[in-house]
Amino acid sequence: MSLKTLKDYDILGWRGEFYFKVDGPKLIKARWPDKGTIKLQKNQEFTSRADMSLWSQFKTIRVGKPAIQKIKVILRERDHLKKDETVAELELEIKLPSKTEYVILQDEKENTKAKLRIQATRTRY
Ligand SMILES: [Ca+2]
Repeated sequence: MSLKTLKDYDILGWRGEFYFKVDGPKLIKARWPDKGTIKLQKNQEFTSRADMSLWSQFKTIRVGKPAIQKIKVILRERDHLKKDETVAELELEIKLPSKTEYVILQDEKENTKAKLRIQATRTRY
């Protein structure tokens, strides 16, 4: 995952404070990072380490049977003075298994953009 913003989200040049929410199946919700925010000033970019995941899930599927996992990814910006703002959200329908792909999550004005890597390959162990 990488996240870049072209906008100052707070007055007086304070940094934007971003975090992700993921709505998974059966009301399971995740937040990333678990605590804290990704602080970005205008034109800054954050790239996560490869071992950081917004969402992880194991799902057993029958060979030859198509399976889809729906999740919703939401990018929010925190504000101390008002309710956290939803910057962008995206509903994903991930085919299992599938090749690794990238999707873009961005706001309507394209000021803030997250590039998400979706890995839904088979797991053997
Ligand atoms: Ca803020």
